[in-house]
Amino acid sequence: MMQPQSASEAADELIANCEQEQLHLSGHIQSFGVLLVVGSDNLTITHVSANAASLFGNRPLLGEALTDISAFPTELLEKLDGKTGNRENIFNFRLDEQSVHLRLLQGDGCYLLELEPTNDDAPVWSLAELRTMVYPTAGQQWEHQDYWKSLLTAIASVLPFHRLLLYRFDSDWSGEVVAEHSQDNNQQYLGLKFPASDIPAIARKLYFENPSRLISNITEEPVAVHSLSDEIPNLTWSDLRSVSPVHAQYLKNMGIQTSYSVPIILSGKLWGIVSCHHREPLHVDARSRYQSEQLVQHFCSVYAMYLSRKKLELLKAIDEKIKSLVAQLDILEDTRAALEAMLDATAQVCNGTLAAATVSGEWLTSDDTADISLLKKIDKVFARDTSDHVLHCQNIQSLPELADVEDPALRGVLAIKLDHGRDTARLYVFRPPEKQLTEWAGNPDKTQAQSETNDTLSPRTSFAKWSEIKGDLALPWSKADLLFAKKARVGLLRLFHRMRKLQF
Ligand code: BLA
Repeated sequence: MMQPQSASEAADELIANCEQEQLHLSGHIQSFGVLLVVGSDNLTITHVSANAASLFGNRPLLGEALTDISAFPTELLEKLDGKTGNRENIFNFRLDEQSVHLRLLQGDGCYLLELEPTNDDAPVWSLAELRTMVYPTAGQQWEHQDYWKSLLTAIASVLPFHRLLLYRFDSDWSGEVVAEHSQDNNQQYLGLKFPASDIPAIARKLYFENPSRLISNITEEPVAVHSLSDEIPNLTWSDLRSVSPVHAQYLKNMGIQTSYSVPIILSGKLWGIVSCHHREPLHVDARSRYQSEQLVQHFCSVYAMYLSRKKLELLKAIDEKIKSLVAQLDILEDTRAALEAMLDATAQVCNGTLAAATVSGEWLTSDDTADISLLKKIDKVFARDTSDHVLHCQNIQSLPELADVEDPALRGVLAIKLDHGRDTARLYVFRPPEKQLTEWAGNPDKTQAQSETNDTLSPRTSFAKWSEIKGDLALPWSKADLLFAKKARVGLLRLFHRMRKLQF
């Protein structure tokens, strides 16, 4: 799709470098648990975290067989079905005299075993009860905000974080805080935007491997993982994986020591995250994490249902509009009159200020004073783009061949392309530029500015509201605009089919 480039090339390069960090090969874990890695074929322990003595005393472990550890239920490993990434939790597992939360993970040719001490003070809550908090009771009408807020309220009732945020990704992976719950009722981030580089693709990808990410205490030293053969273990599926130093700095700059995030995955896509902050170190017990993951997953299915209902309503409304429009056009005698009526309707529904159409070289516009030679120049560029039947862009000047189009009436473009046998027609709706305010959590350019000194991307140091006003873009074309354009295209094609030939 035709989109303006958002960041400078130099910054893109630095972000690309940042994407190279091998998070899964850090060779270290966080100190809130113990890690053992065993080969899947012979169950020999190949890796052990340096803090293992806290649970296993001074036995060597490395090179031993897991079966030698008495009381270890190796048959549980079969539950993983040999499928990479599968996991099993065994809460309050008795390891000799101690009670631990045990997590079994199927790695690549190995098993990862993560053991965390249990916390007797961890809250015990009923998941069934919490689940009822994330959907409306009979007779209530909830909108997006109601769903978002209630999810945060439900999590806040069981996890004592000082701040909980619902962060929604945009199509370019920047994001916005769409709901906020804070213990002191001080909403610091609500409505603010964050650049895509704050959660790079490498970190986003891991949300599909791990159901949540706990960064328990950024001031604690990471614990090394010792290996039998110098091979660095693949910690992709590990919940204990150590923290990226650049992200630890980010959290420090934000004034928080503990961060906990749970992905919101809808229809297989990362829609957003629940992000929880605490100023002081706050350990979240493995069982509480599991339950909050379950709650968020439940929310995902409830919210996905709401979204599909909303989409159906929108489709129905658009269908009705198109149906009545096509019925009106049907009674018109000639293609020109039908097209003229369609132009007006599309411009009106999509909030365009100027509409134009070209049919086999001839032009029709909603404004007689429109510069046809300029429209032809624009048409040449869109006619060549075969990526879709409906194309859109917020700033025509971001397209290299149209960078010199100064006419403000033609800043945003929605193009509907009709191909009908050998005849072609294209319909355009234009919007002028409009002042648009984006409120960022800190100046996003500062993230890059610091990089000029040492060529690495560093997190910005201030997250205070920073307003950016852009005056050169048209308002973005909404999903409803694009759906209408797609449906209008189908309606027009049918009409043309009935009239047999595209001609005036
Ligand atoms: C990871 N960045 C993350 C994570 C979040 C954010 C939620 C996942 C880990 C976690 O839960 O803490 C960002 N947190 C946010 C945002 C909000 C929030 C946007 O609460 C908004 C409300 N970060 C940078 C730069 C780089 C970077 C410049 O600012 C790259 C050079 C990297 N972010 C980065 C990395 C990770 C990360 C590498 C993975 C950290 C890890 O898992 O160890």
